Amino acid sequence: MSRSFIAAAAQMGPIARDEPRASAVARMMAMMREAHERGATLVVFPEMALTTFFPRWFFETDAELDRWFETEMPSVETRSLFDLAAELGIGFHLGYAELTPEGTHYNTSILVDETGQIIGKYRKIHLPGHQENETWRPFQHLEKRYFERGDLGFPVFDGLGGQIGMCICNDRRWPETWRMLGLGGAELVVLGYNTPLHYPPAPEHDHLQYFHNELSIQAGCYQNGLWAIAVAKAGREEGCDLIGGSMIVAPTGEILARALGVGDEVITARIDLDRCREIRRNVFNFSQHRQPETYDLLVK
Ligand code: CDT
Repeated sequence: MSRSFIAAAAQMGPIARDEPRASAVARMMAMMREAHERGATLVVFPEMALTTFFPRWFFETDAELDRWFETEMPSVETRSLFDLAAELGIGFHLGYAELTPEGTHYNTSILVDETGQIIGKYRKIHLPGHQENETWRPFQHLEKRYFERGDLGFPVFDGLGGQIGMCICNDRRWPETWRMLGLGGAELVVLGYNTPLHYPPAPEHDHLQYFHNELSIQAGCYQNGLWAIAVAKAGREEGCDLIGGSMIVAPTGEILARALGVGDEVITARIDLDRCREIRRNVFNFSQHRQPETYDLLVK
């Protein structure tokens, strides 16, 4: 594949609690077709794109919890998305809740190439929220209770024309995520997010949610000389407002495309992976300018 290609972010509007996976997959297939018609060879879907954002509820039993998880991928419900990707010759990124054969729960994303083969997997490392049911909150954020920390590190995959890394939602706020991916050689980072507009522990920051999203992603791109495609699940989902603002960001930190609304929406931009060099050979030439022997606190 070419190193210069059109990529798409397929933002999703809310997924209802009782909405079947087949419905979410049908919405994604419609957006995959639109992305393809607009010339895209890669389409990025959000974090946990198959179901509603279930960590907003406290579940007492394993059975109540496990119904939100996928035990295989592709699954019966997602097979048609993989088949369509292969038919159209378009790669994609998909986030979902993973339950392994050993019984471990992860917040996971995969990268699928233009033939419909899974070429990469990432499991979320920075799990936000809390462990216990905190009834004072208007909604829960129980990722720390429901998921194990990812065990795959921050891998970078060779495929779809370049070196591609993934991170998931809260990971994007951490400079360590971007630097690990940048040091690993990533030229493009793809990520999904479910970010409530209201942050119960510090509501004075609610009006900054879009700003902090852009600040984190634009800084990550610029400081590591890489591209990012960041994609929301957005809108009012079961009474909880999630931010939109999906975007495609260049290694200069510039936003090239940005979603306007909070519903299903496809945005596209041309990505030239060779443009990473503008930054990586100059101001952020790691081998020339980094001073790792002075960064010891970072790994203590
Ligand atoms: N999904 C996810 O990681 N969301 C968090 C919400 C804020 S922390 C409760 C985020 O960082 O956007």
